[in-house]
Amino acid sequence: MNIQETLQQKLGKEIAQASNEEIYGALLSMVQEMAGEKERTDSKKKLYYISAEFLIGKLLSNNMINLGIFNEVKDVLAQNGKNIAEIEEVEPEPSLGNGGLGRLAACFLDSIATLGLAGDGVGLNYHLGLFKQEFKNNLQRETPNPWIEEKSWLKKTDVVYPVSFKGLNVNARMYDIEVTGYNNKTNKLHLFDIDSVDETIVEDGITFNKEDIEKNLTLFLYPDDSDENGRLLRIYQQYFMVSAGAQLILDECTAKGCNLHDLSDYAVIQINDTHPTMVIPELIRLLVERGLDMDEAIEVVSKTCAYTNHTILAEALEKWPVYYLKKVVPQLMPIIEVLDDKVRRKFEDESVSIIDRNDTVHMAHIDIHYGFSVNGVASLHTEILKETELNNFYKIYPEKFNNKTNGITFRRWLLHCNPALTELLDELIGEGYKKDAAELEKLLAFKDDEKVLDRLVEIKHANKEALCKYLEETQGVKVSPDTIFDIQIKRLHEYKRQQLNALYIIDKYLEIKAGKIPAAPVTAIFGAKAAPAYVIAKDIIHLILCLQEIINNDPEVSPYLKVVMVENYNVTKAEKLIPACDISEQISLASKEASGTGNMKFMLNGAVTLGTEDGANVEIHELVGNDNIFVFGASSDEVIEHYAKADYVARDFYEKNPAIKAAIDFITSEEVLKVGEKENLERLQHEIISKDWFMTLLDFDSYKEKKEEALRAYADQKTWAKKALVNIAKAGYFSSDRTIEEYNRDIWHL
Ligand code: NTF
Repeated sequence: MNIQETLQQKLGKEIAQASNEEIYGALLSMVQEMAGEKERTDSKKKLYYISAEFLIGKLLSNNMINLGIFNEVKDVLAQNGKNIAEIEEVEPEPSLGNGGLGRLAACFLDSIATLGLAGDGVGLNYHLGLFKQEFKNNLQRETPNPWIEEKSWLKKTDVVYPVSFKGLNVNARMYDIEVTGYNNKTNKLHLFDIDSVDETIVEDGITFNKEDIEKNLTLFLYPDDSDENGRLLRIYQQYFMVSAGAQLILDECTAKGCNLHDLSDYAVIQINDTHPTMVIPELIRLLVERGLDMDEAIEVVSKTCAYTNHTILAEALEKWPVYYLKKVVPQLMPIIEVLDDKVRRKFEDESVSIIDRNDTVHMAHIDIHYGFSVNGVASLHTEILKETELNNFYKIYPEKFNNKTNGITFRRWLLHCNPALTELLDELIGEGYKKDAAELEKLLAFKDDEKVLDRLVEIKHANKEALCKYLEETQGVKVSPDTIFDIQIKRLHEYKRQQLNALYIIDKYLEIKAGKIPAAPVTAIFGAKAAPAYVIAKDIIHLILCLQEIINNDPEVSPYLKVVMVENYNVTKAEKLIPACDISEQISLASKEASGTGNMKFMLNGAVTLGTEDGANVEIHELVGNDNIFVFGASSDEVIEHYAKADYVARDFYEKNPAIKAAIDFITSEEVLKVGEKENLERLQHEIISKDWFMTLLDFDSYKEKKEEALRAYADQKTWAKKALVNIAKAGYFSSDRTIEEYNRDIWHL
């Protein structure tokens, strides 16, 4: 049966007569069946990628691309008067992640399947996701983000594992999502859930009874941890995930003939940051239960587990008080004590112990001592881990440390989100780059081809037009595709320095008001969610929304400058924003952004980076060369030195630099107070002047200078298009297929 017939049979009517919702449902079930019939990857040894987040994005089109039927379906629909883009809109986006960490996990699953490797994901099925962001009175408001519908990609299985907490026994049920590889076999994403979860306990916004574990366990990703019950709930979630995951792993391995002594011949577990760290003591516990002695169990598990570090920010490195663990998972404490004891016997250095003097368990320390590999996610990040943050561990285990620079799947971040560019590439360099991303370099042959450069400009302009239409339809904001699109989209965090961008915008606004008209009009676009309990992050969103209201409504300024804060930024919105970007803002304080992956997506879609020498920006810089990137700011060495000497004083910059002073003073000016909240604005202003932990003011001048340089360079469209072309051509290195090949070569050995 061909696609047209299959669809009509599922619909029970002509395609032309069906609604978009009906067609979406029919396609979903057709694709599910096709994916289910595909061969599963199979090998003696399998990878388990355990992660609190899998930010998978919508799946319909992605699966159709990977199954090789996207174009045919699109054409069949078009012949019947239907538009694939409208059908895509019907699908809700799964809300199973927060930012780059979760999106990386999703890109990895795609590449693992595409390379034909046996590797499944293990995580949790959060019913209400992270949260949905709404703007009201220029403030962020959080509401639940339900995404599971009657018909969905989740398949309920009969696999159920018992999980025990102190005084509470529950069952973990496994749900599966098919992971299709591009023209290859399939893997699975296993998401565990509790049958008794109850969405109706959520009241006002996203508050709920944090103690009712049976009802709240899988409601939200990263429930508010500003109080003790919230922190305990996170431990409940983490243990639920790893205990069920560990039981699944042992079951699958024994079914393949593993005798548990040889577990590491059958399984390798990649621990995605510290949220799944308890899998180590839990596996040890289960192995002892199944007859291994403790020492051997520890050895077996250490040969099976590998750890990826995604941050050097101290507050993001998880630590749990012993007393919390005793309250939730007392069965793990004797094991963690043995692990700590072994470390103390071997190493005098107290900084590497697992349980510290304050009776706090350092999760990353468990991973490093009892895993066989520790990797950072970009070369600068790995160097900082080795030389600074984890230096004490590096001295003990130099052989464990390795770098795996992050990557992105080109199926979603080029083929799907930018079909026009994909078509141009197919025409110019053939389709080989879709399987071997390094072939993108062939594009360099067209660097001086005026026609090709013109086509790049046309494609970018069309993508910008499409974005303008979308922004107007969804948020009622009017912007012009003939302005420069300057985009910063990522989690809201002080180290990412959205506030630096905001201060620049204020500075520009003040200049225009004073009669200094910019050469080229700019649209500054933001997208970011702030963690519900992160006060200053929410204040920064508030400031940006106030600026949007003031600037866009000022007839003197808005012809030259507009501000757009995209509501509820997510994967789907990123897919529309990235292909339309001219300038990619990657302005974290050097040393603080482990890698960044948005930077790679922008580059691949022909945006030029304005960034610090941080994370993977460093590698982007090396690849494209000085002419094709705008780099500014203090280096990571300088920054690390400032922290070591504690000699950075924000107030000095405020007092000595009139432009900085004017921009900061503006935050609490009458104009802003008219549209904003005094308390929030004053708090933010005070934070920047008296603390500025991420040294915004240190880089203000060099940021402004570089940005102006970039904006001037844009005026010469040919030269700019050449920069875009070089960025696209050099992006091949950032394919997650390359990253996964390296993980497999150095760590997994599948
Ligand atoms: C994030 N880490 C880093 O902040 C990003 O730079 C990086 O690109 C991604 O991981 C993926 O590696 C985290 O979200 C966390 F949780 F570690 F803080």
